[in-house]
Amino acid sequence: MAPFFVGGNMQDIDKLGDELQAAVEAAGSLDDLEAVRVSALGRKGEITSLMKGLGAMDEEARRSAGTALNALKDDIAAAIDARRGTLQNAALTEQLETEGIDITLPARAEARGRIHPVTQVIDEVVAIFADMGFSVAEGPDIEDDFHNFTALNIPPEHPARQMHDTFYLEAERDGAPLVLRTHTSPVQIRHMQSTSPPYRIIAPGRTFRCDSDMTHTPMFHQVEGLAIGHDIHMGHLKGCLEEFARVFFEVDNLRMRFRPSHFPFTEPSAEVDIGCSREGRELKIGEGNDWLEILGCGMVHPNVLENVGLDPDEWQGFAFGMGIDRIAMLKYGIPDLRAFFDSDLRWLRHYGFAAFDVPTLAGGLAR
Ligand code: 2NL
Repeated sequence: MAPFFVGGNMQDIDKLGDELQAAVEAAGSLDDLEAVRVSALGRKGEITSLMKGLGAMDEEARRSAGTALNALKDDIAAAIDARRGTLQNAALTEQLETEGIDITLPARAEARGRIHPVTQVIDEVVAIFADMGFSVAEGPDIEDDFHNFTALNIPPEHPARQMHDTFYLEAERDGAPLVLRTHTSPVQIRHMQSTSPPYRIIAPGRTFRCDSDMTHTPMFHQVEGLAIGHDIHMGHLKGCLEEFARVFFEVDNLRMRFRPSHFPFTEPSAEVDIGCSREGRELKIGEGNDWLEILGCGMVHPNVLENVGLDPDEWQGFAFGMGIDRIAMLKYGIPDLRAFFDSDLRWLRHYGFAAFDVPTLAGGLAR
């Protein structure tokens, strides 16, 4: 307790008031200010202690001292509030100046991973054919002899079946050999076996052949397409593939030619070339007088339809097949096929695509 006050001394109250006001003004931080508040107004603070002494005074002294102490307490409390406001403003100003936020920065850092050119091209091809009403079908990488060869009218002695072209597994299913699918045609065979016509599907995916050199990898990618109805003809096939090539290669009047060819699973069959120029080592699609083969196609062979239980007198349509890796190299100017599957991050950073740039016809296939 503050003994100097007992007996009443208004000058002491004024003096204490001056000291506390000075201490409040001198407080340089919110912590300092809180210490001043506790020393004046806390349970054991100076003003509090003086107030506790009021009870021991005679009535007149208590009235005048009480009034003065209450006024002092209010003044100091107000001064502390004012100082707190000043300090808080200063702290906020300092924070705003030192913790600036650049609102032009992206909310999330751009993903560091890249989309592989093969994935990008598959997404582009799917977007183009989806726009023409095709849906995507999938199937197993490991196939049996029937779905990969027999159903496709590929005879037992056909060279494609030979050991040195096809990866045969040691395992068998129902006594028949299993293979890594050599094309995605078995996906379409399974689709025709398990659903009813009409069909309009594409089957993109991995395929495998026992082949490895400058231009072949043992695993590669293919997309096949199939359209079956009552009166689907070669005109539809031409229009469909022309639309595809023009949108994919982004050339409006891309020249295209259909050369007669042969596949066991189509009759008639054709290979499709697009117009290009070759000057020196540079290839330009859509220019010049040269030709570049991009796919094979034809009208589905009646034997194939019969093999999946369809009546060829009632159902007909076209199919096509195309190598994804090669058209990715052509479109994006990638020189070496073998680098595709090296998983070299430097290569991926260079040739890969941003994850958020999803190819759509409305938004653009690739940026
Ligand atoms: C090519 C040629 C082709 C097909 C694939 C096919 C599928 C069924 C029935 C008939 Cl289920 N045909 N697929 C047809 C013609 C050509 O691929 O050069 N591929 C890279």
